[in-house]
Amino acid sequence: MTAEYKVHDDVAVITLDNPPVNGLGLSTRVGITDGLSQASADEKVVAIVITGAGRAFSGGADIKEFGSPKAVQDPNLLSVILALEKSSKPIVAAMHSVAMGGGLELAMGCHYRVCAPGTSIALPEVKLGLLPGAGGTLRLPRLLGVETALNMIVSGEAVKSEMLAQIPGQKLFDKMAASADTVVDEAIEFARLAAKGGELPLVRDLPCRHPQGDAYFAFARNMVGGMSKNYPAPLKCVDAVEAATKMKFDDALLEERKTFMALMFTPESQALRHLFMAERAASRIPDVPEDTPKREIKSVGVIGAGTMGGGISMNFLNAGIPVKILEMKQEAIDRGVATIQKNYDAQVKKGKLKQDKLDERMALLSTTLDYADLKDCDLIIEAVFEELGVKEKVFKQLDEIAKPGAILASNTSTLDVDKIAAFTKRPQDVVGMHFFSPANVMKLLEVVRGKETAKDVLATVMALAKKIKKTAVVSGVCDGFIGNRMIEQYSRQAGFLLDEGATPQQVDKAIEKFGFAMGPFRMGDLAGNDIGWAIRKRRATERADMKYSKTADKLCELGRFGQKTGAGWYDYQPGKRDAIPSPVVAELIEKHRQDEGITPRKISDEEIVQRLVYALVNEGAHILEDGIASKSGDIDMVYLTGYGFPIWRGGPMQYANQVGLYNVSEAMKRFAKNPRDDASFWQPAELIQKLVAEGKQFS
Ligand code: T1G
Repeated sequence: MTAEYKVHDDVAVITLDNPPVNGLGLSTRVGITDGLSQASADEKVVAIVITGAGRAFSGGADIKEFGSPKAVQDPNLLSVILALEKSSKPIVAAMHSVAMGGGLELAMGCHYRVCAPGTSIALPEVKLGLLPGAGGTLRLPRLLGVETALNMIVSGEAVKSEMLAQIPGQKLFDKMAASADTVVDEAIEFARLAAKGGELPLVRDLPCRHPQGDAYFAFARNMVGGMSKNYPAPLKCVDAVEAATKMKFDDALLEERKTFMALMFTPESQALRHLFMAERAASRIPDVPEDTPKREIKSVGVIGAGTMGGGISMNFLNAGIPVKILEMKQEAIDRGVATIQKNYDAQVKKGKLKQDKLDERMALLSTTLDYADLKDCDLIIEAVFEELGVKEKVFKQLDEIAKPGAILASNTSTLDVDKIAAFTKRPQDVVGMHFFSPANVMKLLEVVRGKETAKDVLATVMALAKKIKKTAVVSGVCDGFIGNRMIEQYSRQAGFLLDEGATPQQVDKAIEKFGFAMGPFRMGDLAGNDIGWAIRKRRATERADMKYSKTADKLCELGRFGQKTGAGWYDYQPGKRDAIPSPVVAELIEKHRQDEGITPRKISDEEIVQRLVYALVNEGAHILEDGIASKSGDIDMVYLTGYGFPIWRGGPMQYANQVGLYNVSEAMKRFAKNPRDDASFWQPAELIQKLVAEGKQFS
């Protein structure tokens, strides 16, 4: 069992001990009820304390158990809490560090709560597409008031215990302990005194009312509904708290449980739970042990003060790591530093950054025109022009000046990191760190592992990514790594759809309705259509077999690179970013169809979405087959954090699981029959065929 039972004189202490955060898995729940049985049977025991070992009181239900029979096997959390309430001996929760979700619900089922300052208090279930499922929507309002409780439940955000302790009339904490170190002893003392007292207080017996109930909940529903259109859980939270104020406790508790179980099976909750686990799993590299020693990164060199170099630098400055930027010309440095300053000034103006913090960060920034000045840097990242010859010059220079053990990283988005590593005599220290523009904003970082990249370099970069608040995903070396390799197929399909009869605005609208932040054509106009043009030109020699619609090249031949040239797939009014359907583009596409002898056909939004999304899925499956990504969750993380894939769908691979790989595979076979399409591409990947045959999913 993962709960320890120990009697301190006349007080029994039950200590949850289920690392890493005392998730209330079956064995922990059994440990609690066994402890309660022992304590109630022991005449010497006058009171009981429940606490958590290590870094948490409890992080809530064991998310790793969700979907398995264990999650609902008795004693389930509801029955554990009922056992607490039925105890004839006072039970005191000794809370510290983290008391979240079911962990907080467990504490609220106790008669009393003693809490250490600095404890993160939350009911974060809504972030998993759920609502508190063990009485949280009934007990928290009774202890903190309806409005405070509803805000916490709908936001899922953590609040520090000392903040909540200041709320007038709050009953969540009966006593604030001096510290996390003394909270158990103080709880034991509190329990001993409580044993001398009279009737034991039950949270369920407290009143739960709102003076303007109907008006308040109508207002809350209106506010929450506006912010949660793709997620059912937040509005269900409002319903549950309203029920707490209007229904008998046990009736409302039953309603809460029914809603909880229903939400558990929604695609949105499955997607959010997948995202929670995938985000944490991404930092684990199968053949790199978690305890691999990491190199210390005390200073960073960045080569290139352009958009990427400046954005990359800001990530490290934000984390308090000194950065030295190298450029070839002083005016390039001045321009780059001015852009960084402007970005920070904008954050100060919006109230997102304090002036003193800005000054601190800028003080960590230095610049140079001389490679020798980077000789003490622990990590040097180049963000120079995306051309192998330029990278070669840079890495040969770095090889000369960088200190032994310095990590040499390339921000390349498509070039071969093994070739780049081979420009040096230290390929084991070379790695790809592919940031996404704007680099100081986008969470995704593709860490590209060369065949010689040392394991401690990987471990160092993954830990550093966490420090600079990036979601790092390890990719092997291939053209486009994970994200751009997949977006290539997505873009090809977008072009074929134009050939066959769709318009740019129809394609964009269909995929934006599916949930993408921006469709492929609006995205092209934003990023610059010339980027794809250059890649297609490079690929024309390397991969002549890869066919594309010619519309994109024809568009670029007109100089219509997008917003930066005032026209792309769409027209733009000067100084505005609104994408206006373009008669010029409509004519270009029409003419192209005539040249190709294509009779346009009506294409459904469903076909558009399937061809775009399943293109990602099929290429993602090939990426898994090639070992470029180690797990499908990594591919989902790339698309959720770097390409605007809708969060509530969990990423392309998770979405394919929800549609059913059989259905996805059958659709691919249909697309393969389309003479305008690429039949060879639409052969379902071996991995998909295997999973379909075995009735399995992407794991
Ligand atoms: N269950 C199982 N494992 C958990 C967990 C949980 N609840 N919370 C965290 N972990 C693991 C996580 O996967 C990682 O493991 C390690 O702990 C460190 O996590 C009925 C049903 C607690 C604030 O939503 O917010 O209760 O991947 O990297 O930054 O109403 O984890 O390394 O092997 O995030 O210090 C509600 C979710 C559940 C809390 C710690 N509870 N967790 O943050 O570490 S639903 C939550 C967090 C529920 C009831 C319902 C954070 C944290 P690994 P970490 P951290």
